[in-house]
Amino acid sequence: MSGLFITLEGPEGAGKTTNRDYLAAGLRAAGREVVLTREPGGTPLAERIRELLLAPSSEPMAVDTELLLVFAARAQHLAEVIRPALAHGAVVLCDRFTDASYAYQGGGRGVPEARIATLENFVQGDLRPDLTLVFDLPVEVGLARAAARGRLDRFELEGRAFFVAVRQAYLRRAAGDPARYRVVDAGRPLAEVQRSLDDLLPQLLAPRGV
Ligand code: Z5A
Repeated sequence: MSGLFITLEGPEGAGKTTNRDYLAAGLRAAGREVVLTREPGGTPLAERIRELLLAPSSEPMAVDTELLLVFAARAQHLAEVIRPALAHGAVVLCDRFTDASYAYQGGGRGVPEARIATLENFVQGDLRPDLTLVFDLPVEVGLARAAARGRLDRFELEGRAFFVAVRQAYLRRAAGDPARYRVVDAGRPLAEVQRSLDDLLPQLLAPRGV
């Protein structure tokens, strides 16, 4: 039996974690086994790589170092958590995955897509999410939510143009594969966002999932 791999994507403060937990509650209430995880991170080693990626530092991180670190963390996460859970038949709800590499390292930092695709194929083989929810909202709204949380991480210290490029990259990817992506308007009140997730649940619970 193979499980269902669902990723939640979008800019900072879009509500990925809040809505990941909400979806998990709905799936569990219907009797599905759900594994909640996140990237970068999801295992002790991958969480250590996350700390390296997010900590502001006086030594600028080279773009290729950043790219290789997110994929190194992903290799560990896939081996230890994602692949075993899917093999076991669970629904894996993952807060960010490789679309974030296309959005942040590709859109934000300007890494050519082909280079990211090479690493994606190397690290993941043919594994891709069954469904990717892109929580979309205006850059200013996301940045305000992140700022309200307090200390900013290394990515959140970037300028507005970076986040505009990140958002565009997400929307471009979603538009390129409507079968796999759903764009969720995350600028609405949370209750409305969650009603749209309720509408999605029957589809996720169907025998083949999405
Ligand atoms: N990164 C990368 O560069 N390359 C990669 O391949 C990967 C990641 C995988 C860490 O991600 C960083 O890693 C990320 C990209 C990079 N850059 N940054 N920064 P992260 O997921 O840990 O960071 P984040 O996106 O900043 O997480 P977040 O701020 O926690 O966002 P969120 O999970 O989308 O939001 P939330 O925690 O659910 O909600 C934030 C607040 O907004 C909270 O108070 C909620 O109650 C509130 N909220 C949520 N929805 C609403 C609505 N609809 N209305 C009002 N308020 C709301």
